[in-house]
Amino acid sequence: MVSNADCVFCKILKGEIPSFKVYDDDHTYGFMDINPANAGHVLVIPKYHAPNIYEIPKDWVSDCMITAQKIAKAVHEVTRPDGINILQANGEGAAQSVHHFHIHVLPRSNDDGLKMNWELV
Ligand code: DGP
Repeated sequence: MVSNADCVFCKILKGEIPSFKVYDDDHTYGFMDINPANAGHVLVIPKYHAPNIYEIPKDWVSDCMITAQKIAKAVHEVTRPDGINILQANGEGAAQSVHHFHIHVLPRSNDDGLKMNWELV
């Protein structure tokens, strides 16, 4: 695994910080977000430290998106949310707070009050 000693998600991968695991394979790891925007908010990370989408090799992006799809399909089947957002932030202006590439799998309900509809105002 390509790792960064100062990265909180690398520490989760190494078991140095506890996490609630929902998925694990050779290349990716899925776990519950510590600060969920909504019930069932999951993060998918690669077992490779790259800070953002600009610097991560493409195969790792594929692996993470395939895992995000598996999790989204499972959530859709089991909990039947009104929708699911797949989100991925890069840089301060996009509100990225952890600089280890990650994908949010965010179940939505029609009345959850979250503002993520990309409408211009
Ligand atoms: P972003 O803002 O896109 O960089 O999302 C980072 C997410 O990571 C944020 O929703 C909170 C979550 N997070 C930060 N530290 C931890 C942690 O130690 N454990 C878990 N489970 N999630 C964390």
